[in-house]
Amino acid sequence: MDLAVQYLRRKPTLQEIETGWDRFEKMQDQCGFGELGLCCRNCLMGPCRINPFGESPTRGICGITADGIVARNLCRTIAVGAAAHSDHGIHIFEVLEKISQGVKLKYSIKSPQKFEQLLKKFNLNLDFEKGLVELLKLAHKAFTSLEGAMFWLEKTLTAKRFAKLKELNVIPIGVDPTIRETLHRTHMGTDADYKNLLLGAIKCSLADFLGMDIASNLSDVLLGIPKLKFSISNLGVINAKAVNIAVHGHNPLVSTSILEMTPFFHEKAKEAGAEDGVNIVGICCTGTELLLRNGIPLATNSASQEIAVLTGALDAMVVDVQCIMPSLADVCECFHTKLITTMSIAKIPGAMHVEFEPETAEETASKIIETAIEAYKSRNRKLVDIPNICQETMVGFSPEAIFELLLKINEKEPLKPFIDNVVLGKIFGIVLFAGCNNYKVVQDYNFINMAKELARHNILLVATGCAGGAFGKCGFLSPSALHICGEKLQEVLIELGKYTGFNRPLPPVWHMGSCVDNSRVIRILSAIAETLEVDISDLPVAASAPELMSEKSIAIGTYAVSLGVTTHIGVTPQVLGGREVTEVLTNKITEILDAKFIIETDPFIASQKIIEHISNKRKKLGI
Ligand code: BF8
Ligand code: SF4
Repeated sequence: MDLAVQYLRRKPTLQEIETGWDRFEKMQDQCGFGELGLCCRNCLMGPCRINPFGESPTRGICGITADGIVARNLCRTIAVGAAAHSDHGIHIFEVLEKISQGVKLKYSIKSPQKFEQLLKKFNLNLDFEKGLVELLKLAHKAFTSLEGAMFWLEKTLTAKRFAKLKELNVIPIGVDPTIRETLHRTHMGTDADYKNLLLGAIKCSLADFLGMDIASNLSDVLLGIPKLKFSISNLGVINAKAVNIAVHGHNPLVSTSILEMTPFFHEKAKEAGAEDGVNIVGICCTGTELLLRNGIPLATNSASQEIAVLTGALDAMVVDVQCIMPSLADVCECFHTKLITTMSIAKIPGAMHVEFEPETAEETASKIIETAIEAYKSRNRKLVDIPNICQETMVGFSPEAIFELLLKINEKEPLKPFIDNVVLGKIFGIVLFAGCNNYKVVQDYNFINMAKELARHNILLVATGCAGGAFGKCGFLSPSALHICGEKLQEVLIELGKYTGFNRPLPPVWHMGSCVDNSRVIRILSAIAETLEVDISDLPVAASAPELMSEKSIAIGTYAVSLGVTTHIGVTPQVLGGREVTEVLTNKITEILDAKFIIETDPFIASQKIIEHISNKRKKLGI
């Protein structure tokens, strides 16, 4: 769907360079057993595969059923997603811990506002130093114990949802112990009851939520709360006259230090011939972190990460963790682009490794920028071809930025004007778009078509992660895209826009952050539900990951449902081989969670189903 990507992919001189789309074609047909989730290699008697048509073999060698295998695989997927998010959280935690211990670092607390907000939330009536120590103790307890997890979740979720989860006995026993327990229960010959495994999946997804809520909050304390601002998105943000460094991955620590060191290197870049100095652009969630906090332009989202290199004008691609395609090394090899890995747990053959440590962040960042300037000197100008495509992008819709805006309208009850518009049907509902790109879907096709369908029905859209990237690239994060909304929603966005100081309407899609920031959306929904004295599941809201790919996105989708948000997924998940499991996830789960999964690959039908779901919720609320 992205013209910039299409242009470079189809360019005759670049045809020899293999990308994800080529490898996807070579991979066809993909294994049917795997597609259905019916293979198991959890022990060395396997791999075992269950016949999907009900014929023999109907059980693994150990005797486990198809539903058991599918549920067990789902648990493992969620555990990996939760581990990825919580490890990210730990990286931020450790920096704050060092600050609290007085270790000299280049990082400092950028948002005293967020820090105080958290102290208040957790009833910590302490000065700065003691407050920081105690806040970190709470985070640590949530990572490691049931008591800590209970405390953090009870303060974060609606009372009704918390009680429901407690009754179901799915409150995580701490983030890390829950991941451990989940992996344990999926060991050969342990949990074989698919219902019990699914409860385990729910519990582990809540550990994911907890880890990510800690990560997102602590990142805000350390790096600042995103505020409303304008930037630009798509490959046109790469500047032929600058040394271009793309930052890619998820951990904002590395990229933020590069950004902070950049001003010291503009002169050096100019001396090397780059008249515009050093230009930082973002890819995927690391890009999103810098986009929302610092207004750094976003080059592209996940499926087209290799395509950014094809512009011939990236001098360095700096990566940290998650969603980084190992193939980048081969693509960079075709150009002068330096691929630089920075984390000890994420190395790529063919890449240069510059290890990141918080204590030496400045030196590391300097070394990386110098490497990029050196690489620039050998840039082949004949190979430079940057599609002149980029879109205005309004971002920074953190809960704080939204509340700040609403406070200007109603100082006493900030949520009231928003809720009134929902009641009046001017905002028919809210849909969160999350998740990735996936080569099984034409890139961004589901995002764009669903957004158009839903916005037309006056549904307010919020986005995170690569969904936000998709909407940035196609212009839906710009106030100029107001026309995709129904008239009533247009009115609301024009009215709200009057209070931003930008003298522009708000865009149809509100970009709320990277994937760990999905917890921001839950915080807002919880606040609305508490105000109305209902649960999140009573609200006219839904989530959609129409092009999901990663294990993290499965974990997020599962916690969204666990927290009462009915969630659409647009790529067939690897569970359909378990008929009972599928029936539970798409239907019966409603009995216990009052929310379910909608599996639908057609974006138009999916939109209809979401609209129907929202209409039903409105009817139940009597609005
Ligand atoms: O955490 S949306 S492809 S970049 S997993 Fe990855 Fe998916 Fe993008 Fe960010 Ni989220
Ligand atoms: Fe096969 Fe059971 Fe071993 Fe899985 S755990 S590989 S189903 S024997």
